[in-house]
Amino acid sequence: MARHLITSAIPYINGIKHLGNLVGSQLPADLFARYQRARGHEVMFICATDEHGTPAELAAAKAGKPVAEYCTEMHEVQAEIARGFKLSFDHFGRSSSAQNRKLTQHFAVQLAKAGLLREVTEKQMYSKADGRFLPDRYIEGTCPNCGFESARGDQCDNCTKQLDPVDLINPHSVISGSTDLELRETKHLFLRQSAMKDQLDAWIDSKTDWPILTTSIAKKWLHDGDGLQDRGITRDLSWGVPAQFEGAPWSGMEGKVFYVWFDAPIEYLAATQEWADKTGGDWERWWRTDKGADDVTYTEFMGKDNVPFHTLSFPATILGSNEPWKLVDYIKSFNYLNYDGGQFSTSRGRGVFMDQALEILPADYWRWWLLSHAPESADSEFTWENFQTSVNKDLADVLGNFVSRITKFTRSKFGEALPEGGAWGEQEDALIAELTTRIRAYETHMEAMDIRKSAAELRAIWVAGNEYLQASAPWSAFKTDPDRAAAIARLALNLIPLYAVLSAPFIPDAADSMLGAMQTEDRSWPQDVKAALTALPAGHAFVTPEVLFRKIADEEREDWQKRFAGTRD
Ligand code: B3M
Ligand code: ZN
Repeated sequence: MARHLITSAIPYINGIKHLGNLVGSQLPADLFARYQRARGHEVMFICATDEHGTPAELAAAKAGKPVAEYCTEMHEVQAEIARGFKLSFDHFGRSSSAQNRKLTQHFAVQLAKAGLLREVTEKQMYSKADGRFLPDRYIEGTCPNCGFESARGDQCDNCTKQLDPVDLINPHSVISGSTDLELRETKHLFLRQSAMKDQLDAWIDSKTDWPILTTSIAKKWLHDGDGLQDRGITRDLSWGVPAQFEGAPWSGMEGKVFYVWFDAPIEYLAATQEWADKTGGDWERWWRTDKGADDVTYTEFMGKDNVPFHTLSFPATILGSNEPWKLVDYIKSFNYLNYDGGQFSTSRGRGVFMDQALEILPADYWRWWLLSHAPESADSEFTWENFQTSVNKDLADVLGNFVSRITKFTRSKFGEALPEGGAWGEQEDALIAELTTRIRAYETHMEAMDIRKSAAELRAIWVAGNEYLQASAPWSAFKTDPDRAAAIARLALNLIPLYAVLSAPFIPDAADSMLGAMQTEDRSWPQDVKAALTALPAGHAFVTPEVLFRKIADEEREDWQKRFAGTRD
């Protein structure tokens, strides 16, 4: 039994995420976690809300609520939606936890001890109208790299370049819109990433199996321009992990907090500790290589804009601490999912948001479409036509229809139990051979986190069942040789739990319905297809299920298309 530590990038607390966010981290991480559990491995699947920094403060101000209260409320909202999408986190933590405060301060002290922090008195943008500094998202302007007009102070959403507020062209305050800004002196802690450049470079070079998307972004930040830069890890903000605390080997940092991107990845560890504190589990067994984590495989999932922080800044924190913390083994990153000819837009309410998606269709419909169209090798696009086609064909016509046909046929001819008699022939041997080949391919793709390939293989496995039914035609056989029809029905009914087990990582609710209909709780993985197809014996009772997946009608599709074109406030 292997041990898999799996983390999804932790979503910002400021509002409900759209489907593009979901498919870029939480959903593929869930697929992988469910798959590894299904294969009998031990899994720790961690996510959390990212509650610090300017996104949280700005959203709370807009909602007219104290930021701590806003975060508590929004955490519950996001947790509820995650449950709705069947995201199987072992723990959904909060980066504002006491555990994270302590660990973040601990890492900062360790980095200081290693000589990897330096104090910098620098000039930061100060807004006279607002009477405060404007770090990160409190300031917007034109990106000096690509010319995008709404680049934020910390990063350009268009070209993903990490920025400093002072880099922006024509900057303005996000609070008041004021352009009356001046540079004022303020002291901050900087992480000396440049001192770790060679170490990080060698580490990235050793990751020859990582997706190109991941390593190319890391390499770019290591080598472009002047190479990897030191980064400020504190901010002039009040909401966050305090940068001045008991035992801190520096002074004069009162009223400042750590930068949100410093404490957010540390929350992966802290959330595991939150889990341990709640359940009595052992979190260090997952994170300390001196306490059992040396045999853990750690995989991170994230969108491409998060890659620089996970390939460089966070590893610099882990390595620089000089303590035996577990370092990531594999980073699966994603391109963007676009929406119907443009971008998803949280501010303009363009596209489908996670809560709205669940209002119109159950989770499995979305999970299937999103995962089978995951933006792996390039950006991909959600269109309603494509969604409708995919749901109607793959889920309703192929999988749903298979289940419905064979259960209804058996019920009408033999009653609601697996019929007795008859023998297997060449058609069954051919089916078993095909399924065996395909299931081994599916396993290979799932292990490699090739999500689209996995989905395509799974669909082919469903198609094979339909083709078998079509070719063996039990409804005709029944007229001349009822025993033969019984043998076909028995095999086909056994395909339902086999499909349930294989499909569960993608469509967990449908898998439960299928197992429920077949009245079995056996979720063992089909190592041996032949054995799996005789698991339920003659006489085993089943219940003919309700429609597994319904079709999407043209009128509905048109309605939704209009409804999500860009109105949400
Ligand atoms: N919250 C950005 C995002 O949601 C950020 C990820 C943090 S991962 C440690 O895309
Ligand atoms: Zn840019």
